[in-house]
Amino acid sequence: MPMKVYIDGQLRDESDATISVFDHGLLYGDGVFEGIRMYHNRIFKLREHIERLYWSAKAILLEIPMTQQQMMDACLETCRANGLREGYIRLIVTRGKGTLGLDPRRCPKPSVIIIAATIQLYPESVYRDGMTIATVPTTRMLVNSVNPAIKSLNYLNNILARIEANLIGVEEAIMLNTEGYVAECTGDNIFIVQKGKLYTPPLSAGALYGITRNTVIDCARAMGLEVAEPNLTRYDIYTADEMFLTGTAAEMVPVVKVDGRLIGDGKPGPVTGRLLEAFRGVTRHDGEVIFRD
Ligand code: PXG
Repeated sequence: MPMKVYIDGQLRDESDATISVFDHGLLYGDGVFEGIRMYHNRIFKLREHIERLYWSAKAILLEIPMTQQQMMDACLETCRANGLREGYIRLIVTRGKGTLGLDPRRCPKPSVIIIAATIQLYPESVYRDGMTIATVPTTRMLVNSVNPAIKSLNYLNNILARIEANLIGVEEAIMLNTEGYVAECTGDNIFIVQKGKLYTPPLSAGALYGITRNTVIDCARAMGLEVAEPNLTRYDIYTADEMFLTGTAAEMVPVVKVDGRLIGDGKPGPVTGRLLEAFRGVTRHDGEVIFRD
């Protein structure tokens, strides 16, 4: 059965799921997106992802031609049309078709695209043994240029950092902001554990308002752990007891080596392990049900 892709209210076969070459999402990266997971017949944190999508759109003055409820229903409909209970949703809203010229006023109608598919996960060994990452030269964009809180179709800043990680043979890149504080990784938020307390950079350091980040903070507080959001430096990372990354694709990935230095004892830590268990518990019960059978 060919995959069905939602485009502007219609479910189309994958081979027919096309948009215009004059779409400003393609021409200028003018648009916003979301990456959402399905777990156990539910769309995880759907409401939160849709809310963030609408905030991203509002921040770039892009008016999405559907209500948030209609967008949630369209996500459920796309999962159902593809018979998916587990997997990944990529939701894209572009400025739409316009003229060659970057003025968004030339784009009368935004394009809404929903792809529901399976997901390529990190290998289990990464969760067991931990990941090796490094800080890279490309700095995170200024909050006053394209704010990293906007999940926009402009991901070149992250892609450049990712290329730098690839060039030195590590799996993720830590991006610092122009002041030298830790911002985030290319597609994940960053946490460290020090003396049983959790620290993650503030959003003002140039991080995305991560939904996995929020979920992990909630899990930590429910377990009685303290969580703080101070500015963090590489020193804080190098001297941490534990480190992990959070993201929709990664869930929670332990980090055991940064810039060639071992974090803690070089093994995934106990607090990370307990939090991952709690996080996976939340994925079993949270979210909108796909099939009511
Ligand atoms: N920072 C950035 C820059 C991201 O793009 C996160 C942090 C984590 O946020 P969430 O809400 O997912 O916990 C992201 C999320 C992909 C892909 O296909 C990217 C993300 C999520 C899912 C898939 O590259 N980025």
